[in-house]
Amino acid sequence: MDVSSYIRRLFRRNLVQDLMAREWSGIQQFPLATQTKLLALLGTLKEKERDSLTVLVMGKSGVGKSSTVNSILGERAVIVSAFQSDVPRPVMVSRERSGFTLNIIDTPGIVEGGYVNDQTLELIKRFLLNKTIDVLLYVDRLDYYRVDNLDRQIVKAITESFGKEIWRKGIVVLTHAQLTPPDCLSYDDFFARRSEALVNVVDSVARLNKRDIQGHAVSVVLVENSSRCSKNDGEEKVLPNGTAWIPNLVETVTKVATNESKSIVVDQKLIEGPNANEKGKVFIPLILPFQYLFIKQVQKWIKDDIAKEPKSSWE
Ligand SMILES: Nc1nc2c(ncn2[C@@H]2O[C@H](COP(=O)(O)OP(=O)(O)OP(=O)(O)O)[C@@H](O)[C@H]2O)c(=O)[nH]1
Ligand SMILES: [Mg+2]
Repeated sequence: MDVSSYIRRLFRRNLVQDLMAREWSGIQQFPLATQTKLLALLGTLKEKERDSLTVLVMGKSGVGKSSTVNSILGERAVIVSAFQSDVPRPVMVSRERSGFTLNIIDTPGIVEGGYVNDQTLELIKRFLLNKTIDVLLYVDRLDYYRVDNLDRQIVKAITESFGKEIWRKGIVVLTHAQLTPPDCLSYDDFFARRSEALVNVVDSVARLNKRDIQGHAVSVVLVENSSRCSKNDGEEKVLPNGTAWIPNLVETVTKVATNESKSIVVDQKLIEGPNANEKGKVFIPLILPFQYLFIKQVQKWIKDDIAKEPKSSWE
């Protein structure tokens, strides 16, 4: 491989980040069982010739996006705050382990005062320019019971920004998953209903039809970031249904990253959307004959009027 194509490859796959990536030492903080599973997943990725992954994390404010990033990495890599973040801008954290680089992009919440904040969205889009997204984690909370118009607005904003294909690389992540469901519902029933409601929003707003989904409907994964999360005998953090959620989340990320859909390359064209100048061009072939016929008709009316006018005495 010559130098120029190597540099192009570096940029294309975000491998430039490899040069700056720190050792993923947080992995050693996990209990042995989790470490073993995570290293096996990294092995699977390497077998599939993937030596880096870029995961984009998006969602409403305060739902646990940054906490989830920290939980995956096993360290306090990004700021977590119960209150609004001071510096609302995207951050990319890169960690390297045995020749594999994990890039996670944490973003500020895109909802403010009940609306999608277009400025924040623009900031995120600009930050993502020339990056390739292998997986989108769309974060919300399990303990919010209803979906409303705001959920639709956010899904719409993400879809309009990155194209509906982003959802083929999407995982809905529900935080605050250590809960007792209301109305005597079982944990699994409550989870099923909450996820179905959100997946339906994605399907309808992003207009995913059966062909789009092709056997991989958007996955929903549960997360409990709290230090009070229950643990199993192997000291792994587990959900009320017994799932060790960190390896489960990373396994789903691995599956989605390596599914048959292409990763999303964020280029200028994608960010700007369909060029305003281009938008009307398809109608030009239709407009021109109309214009011609209209002018002809006006000319005919003028001629008729002139013909009808009484002739002046001097003509
Ligand atoms: N109990 C519980 N608390 C959580 C969980 N995830 C996050 N939190 C808490 O929720 C608050 C907000 O968490 P963040 O991770 O900063 O949320 P965020 O989505 O990054 O917030 P913004 O960046 O401001 O949009 C913090 O007080 C976290 O400790 C969770 O799974 N369970
Ligand atoms: Mg945050």
